[in-house]
Amino acid sequence: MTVQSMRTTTPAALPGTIAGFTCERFAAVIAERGWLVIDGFVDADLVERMRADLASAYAVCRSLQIANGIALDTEGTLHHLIGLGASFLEFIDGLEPVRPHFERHFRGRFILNSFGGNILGSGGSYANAVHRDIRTSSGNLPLLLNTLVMLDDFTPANGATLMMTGSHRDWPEQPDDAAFHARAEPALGRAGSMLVFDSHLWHAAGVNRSDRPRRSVTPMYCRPFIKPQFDYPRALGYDRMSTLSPLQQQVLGYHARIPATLAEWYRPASTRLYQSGQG
Ligand SMILES: O=C(O)CCC(=O)C(=O)O
Repeated sequence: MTVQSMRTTTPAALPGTIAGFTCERFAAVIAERGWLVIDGFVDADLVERMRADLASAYAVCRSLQIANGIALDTEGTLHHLIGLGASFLEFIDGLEPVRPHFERHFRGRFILNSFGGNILGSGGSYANAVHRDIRTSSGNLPLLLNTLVMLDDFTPANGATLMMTGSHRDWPEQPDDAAFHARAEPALGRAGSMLVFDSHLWHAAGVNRSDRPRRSVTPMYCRPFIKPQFDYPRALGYDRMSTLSPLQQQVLGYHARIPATLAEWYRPASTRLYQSGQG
């Protein structure tokens, strides 16, 4: 595995190192540039299964978008893929190599905030607008972290995500298009690469000028005390917890649930719905 735009001589075999990134290096690059690409994070077999699950999940999302009258701007977009394909749960279980990096970023544990997808065609979608995914700036306290897993090669021709490097540090207000494009760099990578970026960073999907869709999934992570966009434990079912790995339980938020009855609230520490250690 190699890393776009920053190389290090640290051997990948060191514990806590992913694709040549030590936790320290990862933190320094996110702090300075705001984004990085981890090449080859997902292997080809899982990428293939995620592509297949994305296609069937899109049929589910699209029929609801149309039925609920929001078809216009949402073409090619998918939301909350957990539960819509086994490969997405398997992806969550594969986060172990970046867990130390993300925990260092958050200064503690993290959970899934949302898990969307994008099948970017030439018609584009709302993701082409310059935006960032955190509405309230949290300053130096990291609350949200964006990722994007490339399910096709990301190239300048097929609309690689445009990243306004460093804008998480020095651009609190939305830039106009000229300012954005003056500094934007495409996040290029092979299928299976994972783009990671500070959620304060301004970005946009590029324009897909190729004749094929450019597919991705976009998991975002947050501190466990932040309200996620979707209640994944409730959606999957509380009784599914025992079938999930410890990492899946943590990331899906099974240890950061909200009691809804006093019987759920009054419990010994070991079975509390919001566990200690979640921040
Ligand atoms: O699809 C893309 O290139 C952009 C995705 C995006 O805007 C996001 O993950 O917030």
